[in-house]
Amino acid sequence: MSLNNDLSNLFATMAAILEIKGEPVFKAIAFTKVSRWLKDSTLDLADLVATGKLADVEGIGPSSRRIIEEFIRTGSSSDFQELSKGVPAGVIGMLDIPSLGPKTISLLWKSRNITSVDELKSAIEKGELAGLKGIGEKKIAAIKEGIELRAKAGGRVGLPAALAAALPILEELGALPNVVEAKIAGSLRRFRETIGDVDLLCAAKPGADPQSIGRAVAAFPQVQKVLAQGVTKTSIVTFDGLQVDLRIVPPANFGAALLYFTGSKEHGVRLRSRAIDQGMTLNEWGIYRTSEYDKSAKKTGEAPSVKPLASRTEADVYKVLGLPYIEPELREDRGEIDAAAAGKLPKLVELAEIRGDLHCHTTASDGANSILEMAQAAREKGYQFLAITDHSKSSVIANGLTAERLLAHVKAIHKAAEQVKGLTLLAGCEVDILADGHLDFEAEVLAELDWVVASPHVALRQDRPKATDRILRAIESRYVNVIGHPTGRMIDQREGLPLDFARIFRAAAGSGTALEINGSYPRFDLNDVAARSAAEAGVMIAVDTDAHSVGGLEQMMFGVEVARRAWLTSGQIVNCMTPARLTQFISRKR
Ligand code: DGT
Ligand code: CA
Ligand code: CA
Ligand code: ZN
Repeated sequence: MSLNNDLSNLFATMAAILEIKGEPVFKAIAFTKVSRWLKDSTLDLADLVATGKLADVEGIGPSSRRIIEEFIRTGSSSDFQELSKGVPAGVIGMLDIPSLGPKTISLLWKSRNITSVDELKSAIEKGELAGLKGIGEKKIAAIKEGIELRAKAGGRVGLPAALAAALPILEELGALPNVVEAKIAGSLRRFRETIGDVDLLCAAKPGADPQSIGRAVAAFPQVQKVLAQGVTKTSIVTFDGLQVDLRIVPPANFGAALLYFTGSKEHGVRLRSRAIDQGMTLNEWGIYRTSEYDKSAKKTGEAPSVKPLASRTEADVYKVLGLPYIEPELREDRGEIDAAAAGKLPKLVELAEIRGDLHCHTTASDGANSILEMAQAAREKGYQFLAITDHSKSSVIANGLTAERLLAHVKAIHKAAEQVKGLTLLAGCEVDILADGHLDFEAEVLAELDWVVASPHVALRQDRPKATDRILRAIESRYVNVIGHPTGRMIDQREGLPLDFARIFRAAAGSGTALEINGSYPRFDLNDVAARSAAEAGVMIAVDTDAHSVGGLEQMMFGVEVARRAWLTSGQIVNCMTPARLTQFISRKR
């Protein structure tokens, strides 16, 4: 997996270097194709090379094959070294900036001698890019934002990638003979949208040497580098560049340690001060009566000699503090401890309560599967409804549908609906909200649809009044059931529209228009904080995947996690309605 990724990146970079150097474009296109194939392929490359079958893969020519074989053998590529000769490393480094492509980089390098991100930053600050042909004010602003976002991202990894990397390691850890129990902790257990490092916790079999566990983990196949190895703590870096911290504790202290290392730090601080107020001491070993705890001499790294009031499970510890169990997704110091103390924690929505997906694409626009394939996959997931929502005409690069094609598509959806029993298949569309708030289709066309997602896709750098009016206008349409990815933000890539949420929430709640939590990373839009305020203002939330393939429907788990971090219950989510209730929801607005 990570080999495919590394090679995919290598080919993408080589394509970009060709473009930066101004070589004929067909060469770059060939490398880009190979890069995409490598990224999407689930084939075992090393195996393909070993068995000589790589030659059978269409689109991988002899020179690409040679590059792949050399990379697998040596971990590097002489073609890459040859190609990048004469191109300063800093120029290639500029490719990391979102919104900065090879053509612009080439221009900056050749006409202004800019050879690094730092030089680019200072050139923008000094206004030196003014008058450069092909780089207008808007483009400069976008580059500036890209540089800032890059700096802010600071090596954090997206939730889905971090989870995919952590789960196999967790499984191997749990299977070690000396491990009684193993769990993910830290921000990954709280399902934050980006992850700094992965924290794992395990309980060692009583009597077993904890260090033997750390040594075994350091030898896992995913490990690129061992950063630290102590008695109860091991830190490694995986081949994907992700840091993993492992702590090893006795089973009796597992709950207290899990509570401590799950965080957030701020949640922990609040809990400890609550403990102090009640004459207790809370740490990673357990919760203790302070008068007893202070008397016991404690060596660092060892369990205190005095018996804790609780330590085995997290729930035990919360109970001693007079609190019910608090779900990890809520542990962000956003009022959860007061709510828990008052018995007012929400019953968070669960994946099993989701009855359908209301935003997905098919081959009619830019999806990979047919209507029938998507519907059958939804049925197999146990869903009761699915809305097919392909793009509208203005989304040209996404092969958006003209009104004529859309109406034919609606017929095809209704026909497919007859073939999938037990699933309500809604004929929908993801209609572009144009820059001025007009929708991409006339009312007569929208009236033919069962479900309408209206989304902003372009002009995402508008100011607050313009952006807010634009979304408000879309909400006004009686045919619009949900605003898809309302801000258009992309985590670490694009800030999105600066909306006046208070006004939008009032209009959405009043009109019976849902707002989306788009569960496709890096969207996660609305985010947890905004979705929570929306629901508090009475807005119904749609949790959707925006799937572009059958596999994309699985992203629902991430949408649900954003919803849980937003404190949402099933009653606030459109996707948890029965099909009959959903029909009411739609007809009420019309
Ligand atoms: P991340 O890795 O930046 O995505 O965020 P976390 O929350 O995973 O933070 P991390 O990995 O530094 O530490 C994991 C947990 O360990 C954290 O959520 C709470 C606990 N922890 C770490 N350092 C401290 C600290 O200095 N004080 C307290 N109270 N807790 C800490
Ligand atoms: Ca962490
Ligand atoms: Ca950590
Ligand atoms: Zn969209």
